[in-house]
Amino acid sequence: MSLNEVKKQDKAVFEAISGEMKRQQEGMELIASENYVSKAVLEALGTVFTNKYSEGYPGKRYYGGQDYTDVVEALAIERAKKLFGAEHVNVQPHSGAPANMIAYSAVLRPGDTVLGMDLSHGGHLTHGHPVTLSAQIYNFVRYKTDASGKIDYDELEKMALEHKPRLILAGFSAYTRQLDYERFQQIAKKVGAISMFDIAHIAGLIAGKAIKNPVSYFDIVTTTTHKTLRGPRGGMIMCKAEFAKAIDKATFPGFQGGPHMNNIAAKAVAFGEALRPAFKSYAKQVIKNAKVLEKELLKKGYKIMFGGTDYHMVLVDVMSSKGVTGKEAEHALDEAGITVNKNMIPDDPRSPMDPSGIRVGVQAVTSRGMKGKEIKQIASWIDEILSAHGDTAKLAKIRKEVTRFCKKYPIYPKV
Ligand code: DSN
Repeated sequence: MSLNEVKKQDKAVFEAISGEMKRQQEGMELIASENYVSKAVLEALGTVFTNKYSEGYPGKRYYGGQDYTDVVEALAIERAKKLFGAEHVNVQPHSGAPANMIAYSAVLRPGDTVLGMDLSHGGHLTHGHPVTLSAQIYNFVRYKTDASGKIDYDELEKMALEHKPRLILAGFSAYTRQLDYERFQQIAKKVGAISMFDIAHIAGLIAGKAIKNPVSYFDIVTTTTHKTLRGPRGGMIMCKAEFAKAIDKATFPGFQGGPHMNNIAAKAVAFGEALRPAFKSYAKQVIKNAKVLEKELLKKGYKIMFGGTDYHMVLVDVMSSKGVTGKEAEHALDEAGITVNKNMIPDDPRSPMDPSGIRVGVQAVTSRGMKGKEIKQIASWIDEILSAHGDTAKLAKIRKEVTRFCKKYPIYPKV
């Protein structure tokens, strides 16, 4: 991408962008929620659409001059509908947390009860963690996984009957097993609750048809567009037609002002890419790679939470496997050029800032073209690094190897 103008007028920002470019190119990105967008998506993000205010929806805007904003928003909606088989789509949420807040506000009143997954069991902050605004407004009750790492649906049903939630929320940011969509639907129906699924992490796997599509089973489905879906940073809400008006009103004017039209143009481009056959191969390869990582780490004696993965990531208990904390593991890996995040494990006895686990995702390295052989190498490095943590010289040596390796997999080959 050309940065000529930034370079000319703002050296400090130019250097930060260049540094980040180098970091992404030379490092091994294994954070489960990140990815590399295409050059076409990057280009769309950097366009004049950023100059435009477009409150409202295609054909019903508050300001004039909407000839082209309407085109890109309609394209994004149409492509998302095709990708996910959704009855209604709103592409305006700025990201995942606002998308969830909008969805809650569309169907809940303050004080209503929501059944959501516990954060340490793989859920997400915005699914009712006490530190969030949504938890101050609504009454969240949290369900957990059982000892085998699966959701105990009988227990979930019992909780639903006891707490009579207005909303039952599925979705996660570290849980790794396929959900029983039918069972969620049955439980919601039985207690008269609305069902919602936050598919942020697995949207690309669904779009690429590598896992079963949940959209027809849930009343509302929220997502981000930048994880496995490989689009620009952003959010999106899909819903059954009966919730369309409420979702649109809750988005604008309820929660947000003007949509970010450059971002929506980039979403349209990314959805167009996800509709192509190559994206199906990508999504399948992501899961294959995650299974290789799971197998290799298991061979090396690591404890993988939830009994394994069906998606793009594994949650590893590094404390019981290696005697290092999540924070120490994250730090040692970082020093060696491999980026992951520390993560709580179910009922973690440690604190969120220094938990027992790390979360490792392969969707970004799969975008760079890495497959089984490369994933085995990554697993070996992870093990070497965690065994050598504190040994600065060894970590520096591995960092050189990682950098050399990553240079063979350019993130933007023709830049
Ligand atoms: N921060 C994202 C994640 O890592 O899962 C979602 O909030």
